[in-house]
Amino acid sequence: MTDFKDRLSAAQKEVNEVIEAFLPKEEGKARLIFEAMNYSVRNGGKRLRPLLMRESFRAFGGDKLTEKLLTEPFMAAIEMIHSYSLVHDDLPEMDNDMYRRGKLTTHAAYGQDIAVLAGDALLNYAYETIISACVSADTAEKRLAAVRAAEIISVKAGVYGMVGGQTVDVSKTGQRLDDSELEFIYELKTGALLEAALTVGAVLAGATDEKVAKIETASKRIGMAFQIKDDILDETSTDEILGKPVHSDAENNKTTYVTLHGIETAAKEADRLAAEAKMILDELGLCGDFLSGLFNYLVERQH
Ligand code: GRG
Repeated sequence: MTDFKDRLSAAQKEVNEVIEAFLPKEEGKARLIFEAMNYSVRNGGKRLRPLLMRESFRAFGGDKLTEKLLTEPFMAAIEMIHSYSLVHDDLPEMDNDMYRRGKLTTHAAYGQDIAVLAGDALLNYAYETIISACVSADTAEKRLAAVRAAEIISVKAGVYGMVGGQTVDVSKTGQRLDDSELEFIYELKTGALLEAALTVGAVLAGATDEKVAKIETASKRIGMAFQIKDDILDETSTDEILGKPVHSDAENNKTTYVTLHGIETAAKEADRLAAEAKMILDELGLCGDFLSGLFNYLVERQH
């Protein structure tokens, strides 16, 4: 376990360096927007999506040059997309949260107008980063893989993915949902970006369609387990450990897996889904891999 923790923090440090290299310079007349963008990204997140992307890429045998040219910009881009979603989710019009990761949220630090723009800017900058990577691919085969990866990320982040899930979530707040509605929201709002991370890693590494489909299924299971764990932490953790107010689901009158089934059943379901996801990794021959350790971490994490 200590070995895994050390490896995880070393990997998170490396991922932070990758992300940092793609952040915009804070300069010029519009300097404020760059500051707000960077503030939103540089705030101690766990970097799970870029990390999962990199480890999937490596597990599927991706080479060092492609990692540098393609995977790294995609890693930075997915974290920009994740950060934009959090900036917008924290706005008064959505969850109205003042703290995230133990720091003021972007709207609390910069005002709502700049927070809306910072979210927009991060989303757009993510695609600027991805398109530059596609253009700079050094072979036609890699360019094709990069374009396929760009398609995956754009679909999973958009109306058929995260934005679609968030729309149903926001519009149903205050109503009691059933399991299938909740599953729809979790699969899109939370799962889609994790799926994008793992499948993009596989596609950029040149994995076969069959393997890409398998890792996509594994990501669906682990994405669901991750969100159920999030529900459990909202109920059982503290503001200090989580870096944001706990019990926000209850305060926002949200149906969660925990409100529907209770903590014990939720914990069992998260473990069951994680076990299924790891079985798929096993079928792919990736069971002893760091990736499998990351899957455990997603359901065992304390924040
Ligand atoms: C605004 C389009 C739009 C979408 C927002 C991400 C999201 C959708 C809402 C945030 C609320 C929430 C609980 C989402 C579920 C996904 C989730 C658990 C996000 C937090 O991800 P972590 O734990 O965060 O990876 P860090 O802080 O580590 O980056």
